[in-house]
Amino acid sequence: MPNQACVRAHTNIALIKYWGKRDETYFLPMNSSLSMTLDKLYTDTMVVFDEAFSQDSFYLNGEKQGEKETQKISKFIDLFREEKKTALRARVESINHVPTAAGLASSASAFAALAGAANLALGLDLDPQRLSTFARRGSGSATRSIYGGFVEWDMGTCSDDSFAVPVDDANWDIGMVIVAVNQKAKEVSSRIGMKRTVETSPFYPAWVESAKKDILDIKAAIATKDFIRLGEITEANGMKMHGTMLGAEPPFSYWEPDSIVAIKTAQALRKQGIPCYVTMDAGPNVKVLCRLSQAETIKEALLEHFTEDKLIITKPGKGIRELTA
Ligand code: 2P0
Repeated sequence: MPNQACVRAHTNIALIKYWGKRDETYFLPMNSSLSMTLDKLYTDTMVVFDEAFSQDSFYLNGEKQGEKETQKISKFIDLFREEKKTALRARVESINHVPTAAGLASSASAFAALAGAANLALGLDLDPQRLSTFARRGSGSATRSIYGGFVEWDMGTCSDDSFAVPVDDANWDIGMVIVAVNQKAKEVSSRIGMKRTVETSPFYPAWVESAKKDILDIKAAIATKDFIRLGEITEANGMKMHGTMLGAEPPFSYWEPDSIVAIKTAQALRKQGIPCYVTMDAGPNVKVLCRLSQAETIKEALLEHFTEDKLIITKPGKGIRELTA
């Protein structure tokens, strides 16, 4: 039995957002979501199980992590230990490959890579769909990082069928320009933000209804490779999600002044005939969905307002895979 494995998982950006849980223990979402896996941003994680270890340990970018971070990882690995019926402790070493200053810490690639490595290291042989239900228990968005291209996280009816489904390899002139916007105030964590929104925002039920339609529409756009429609639905869905937060009590927003600068730049490009569409997550960064062949032109326009190190061009990425020495 192999007792160690190293797996790479890429992060993903939701085009139809996950915002709110119907079950906080099992990370079951209120609505299905759909994302694009990104080529440039990923996590490599090595997991070793060994009888010689008396406790789990966790190293991130070469630094030993404290008790709180390690406990989070331990709790997640417990899911795999239960499945394998083993008490073996693990050493986890993760390297986050995120371009400098991107400000895009990602639990999606982290938990997908850890899930993939734990699965292989324990010889569990979980198929990707089942594996995605495990990744989900670490972080909702990690469910989708198991696969590459466009991926749906089907909300399902219970823990066993709330999993990721590959939709399309996105290999049709699709790109994304990430605008890393400086953050001034400390953000509300996505976990707390979504909970507050579900519990207090009067806009929330409308969001859930609207997201149901958006996911059907975006899948139709993907099926016909209709980029304009894909972009329109993406931008509108993200705006609706951010709208729910303005209705929460107390209200909150992740937007910074520079987020608006990036949005206006994308809108101006659109008026000039370059199709590009924005989406934002639980932070001030703006992601511009575009034709990969036009990404450099879009970057040029953004360079009028942002420095080079804040702009990252990426294309769709692959699903998780084992790294062999
Ligand atoms: C998404 N976000 O679909 C949405 C859009 C942020 C905005 O998934 O509580 O870290 O670990 O399940 O996955 C960020 O939330 O939250 C997120 P948990 P997660 O990508």
